[in-house]
Amino acid sequence: MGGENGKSGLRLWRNARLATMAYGAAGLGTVEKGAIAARDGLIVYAGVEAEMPAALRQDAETIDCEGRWITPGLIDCHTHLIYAGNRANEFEMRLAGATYEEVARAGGGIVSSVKSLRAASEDELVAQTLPRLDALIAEGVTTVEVKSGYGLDLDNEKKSLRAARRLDGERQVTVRTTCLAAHALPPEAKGDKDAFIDLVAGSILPAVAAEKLADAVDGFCEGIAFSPEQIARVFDKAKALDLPVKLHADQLSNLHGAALAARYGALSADHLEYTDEEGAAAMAKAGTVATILPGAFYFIRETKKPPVDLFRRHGVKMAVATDSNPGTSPLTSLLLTMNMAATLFGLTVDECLAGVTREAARALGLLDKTGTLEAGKSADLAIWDIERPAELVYRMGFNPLHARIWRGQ
Ligand code: DI6
Ligand code: FE
Repeated sequence: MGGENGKSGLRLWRNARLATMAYGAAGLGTVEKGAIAARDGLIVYAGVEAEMPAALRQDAETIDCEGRWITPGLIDCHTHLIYAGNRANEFEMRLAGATYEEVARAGGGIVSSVKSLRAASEDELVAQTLPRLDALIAEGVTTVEVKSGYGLDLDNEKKSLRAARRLDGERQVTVRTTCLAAHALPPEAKGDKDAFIDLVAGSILPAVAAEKLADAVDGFCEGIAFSPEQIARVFDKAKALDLPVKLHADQLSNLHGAALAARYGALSADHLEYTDEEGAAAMAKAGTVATILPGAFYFIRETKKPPVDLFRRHGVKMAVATDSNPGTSPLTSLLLTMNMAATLFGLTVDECLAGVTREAARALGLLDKTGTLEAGKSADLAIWDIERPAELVYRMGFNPLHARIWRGQ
């Protein structure tokens, strides 16, 4: 499907079935006998082929999709893709009956990833991350969010974000970076969480903002991490630096993280297993997206499910993401993630597909640029060898991607 653009600079994908995912359209915004035209990396037409302006046919490089389905390129809006080594040893210990505390005492947990990340160079981080990124890309991912959070000091948070920023130079993909310095307490903080939050707000965030290393700021609001008051201090600084916020909220207990995120107008609140109705209502009012992360739920054998019905009832938009990380979600398949969201949490096929396209774009503040097949958006497409979109959610461990287009190429 390669080749140069036509003389007009136009590329045309015809004889396709489209799941446009356009907001307000019924279901998937399906168009039978559809076509997409793109110029300069942007969609100029997406709709019924027979209704396409004739001018768009002239000199276009035309690709016959032979009836295949086209969806927006997939978006993984929550990953911790940058890390060094892995924690398969902890997985084995847990399978042998060790508790999380025993694993932590043996030097495991987030702190072990902090140690390996600090020992790795920026080049090594990029090299170790690329196979994970390639796995996502192979399934049609065209945009990915990447968090720091295993550095936990100024130099290593910056190193992580610089490595994340380099990924889009290595691959044809859009990368959004998030500073998650408030992820865990590093060993040198010796238990003083408030002093560490001083460091995050007083020096790490301002430096990261000055060097434009992050597109957003995240935190982990949890008993084992930081309190709502501590997260609020991080968010106050983020707001002062003009950076949007998002939050790991209510994953293991209900600290009212969802409501806190909403109060700050967060792009998203993520995990949300323990979120209550007040939290859901606050998110709806603020337009904060609920990012559902079934990989972590599955991997740590959580039993409390996120309140999907509350989100529906209050009109909270739901995104679906891998949470790819070495400790609780060593997952690099957004297709499998959709299956988990459907099977474990009861999301519908339409909700799953919207969750990895339109709503994931919304969760990144990119809805005006990508996430649906509409004129004016980036020509980020995934072309699939399937008979119906439900197959993308139904299969486990099978990749029907036929072609992936990023910014028209
Ligand atoms: N929630 C999680 O599940 C991960 N981070 C977070 O905030 C855990 C990350 C790890 O164990 O490495
Ligand atoms: Fe996470």
